[in-house]
Amino acid sequence: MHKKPILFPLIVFILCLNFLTLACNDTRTPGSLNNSNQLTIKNYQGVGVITKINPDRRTIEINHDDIEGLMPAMTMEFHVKDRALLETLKPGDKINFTIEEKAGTEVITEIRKAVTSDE
Ligand SMILES: [Cu+2]
Repeated sequence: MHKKPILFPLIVFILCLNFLTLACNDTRTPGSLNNSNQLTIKNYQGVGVITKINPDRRTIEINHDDIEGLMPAMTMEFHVKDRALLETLKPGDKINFTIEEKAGTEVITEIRKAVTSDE
């Protein structure tokens, strides 16, 4: 039985590695971003209908569909990068939009009116 003293620490080591990996994933919340994550910019494509526009606050409220990898469908207010993006829009418009996510904050960088057949 020469193998036992070697095998046991090895199993413990592997279990510890698994635990560390799991613990690492659990702490990946927006509040604990490290420097490398802060520099990461991610773009997401969304589809929705405008419910409210606030040019003064530079925000737009959208009833949006599921945004893959970011959030489920909901009605919410988004900040837009440039007030000019809101100029030709009105509540009820169906839009496609691009969200830029950086350091845990989201901002809309692009809005395109979706082509609807009943216009
Ligand atoms: Cu949302």
